[in-house]
Amino acid sequence: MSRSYPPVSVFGVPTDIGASRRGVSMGPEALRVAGLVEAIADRGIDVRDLGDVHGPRNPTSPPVDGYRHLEEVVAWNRAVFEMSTRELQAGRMPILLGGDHCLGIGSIAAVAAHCRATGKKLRVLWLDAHADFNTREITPSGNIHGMPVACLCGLGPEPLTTMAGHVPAITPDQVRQIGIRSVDPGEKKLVQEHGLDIYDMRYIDEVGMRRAMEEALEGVDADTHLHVSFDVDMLDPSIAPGTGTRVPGGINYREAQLIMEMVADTGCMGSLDLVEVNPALDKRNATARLAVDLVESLFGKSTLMRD
Ligand code: 6HN
Ligand code: MN
Ligand code: MN
Ligand code: MN
Repeated sequence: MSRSYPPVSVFGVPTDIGASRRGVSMGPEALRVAGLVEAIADRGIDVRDLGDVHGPRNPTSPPVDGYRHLEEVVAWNRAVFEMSTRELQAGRMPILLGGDHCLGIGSIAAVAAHCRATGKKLRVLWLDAHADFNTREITPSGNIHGMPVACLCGLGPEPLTTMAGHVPAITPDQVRQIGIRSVDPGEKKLVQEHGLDIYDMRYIDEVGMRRAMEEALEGVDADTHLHVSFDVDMLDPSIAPGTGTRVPGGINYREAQLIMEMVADTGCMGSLDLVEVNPALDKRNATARLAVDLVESLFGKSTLMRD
């Protein structure tokens, strides 16, 4: 099986502005040190590292009206939106190195706007332990990294819901969530009301990852832009300790490889977020190294040499 990939643009977003635990601001460098760019280049892909985008410092202040650091979150996401838009328009695949998961707002808003302009269908694969569907009324923390999917679906503060230029940026039927095992009580009600397609750990245990992924990728075709938003806390903490909101009972190594290999088989991945790597909590960069290993599989490196 030989596949061709569009040229790739990697950029770092060194902030922990959407979380309450500090440290994911060091994620981009950890991923680079783990060899991310070289690993992609070794797949024969044209890859550029554009360096980091910039934004405000983390003031580590408490939530105001249900949101922590809203102004700063908006500034960082605007920078992400601009960078992602520019690379998409140049025909390149943006890879965002986070940073926390609030950055998915800017990144996916850019992809949604791009798909609207080019007439492509959009599918978002949300790989996470969490549904990230909180709002200011129901959030237990005020942390905006628990809210990006809701914001993209039109529930949230105006500067974050309008970023794509159309509201909502995406609809719940465009999203598939894999690996979910921690949903807050109010959030649970909201995801049910909005009909989010969630492949939680129980479902994966019962039917297996192969079937879960076949269902999540159903309908993805040559006209589809597949955006992969990979929060490393999807992985079991025993293999990925370097992240701030660890939840036991996560995706194991083989399941994670299968996810990535099945995404690679579609040939449709058009953009990627790699978020929530926290070097301050990691063991010798193991989580960043695992993320790089999985990215190789996303780009078609199969353990059984099918590539
Ligand atoms: N993430 N549901 C929790 C909250 O505070 O809203 C945790 C969110 C974690 C978000 O890991 O991207
Ligand atoms: Mn394009
Ligand atoms: Mn997340
Ligand atoms: Mn998470």
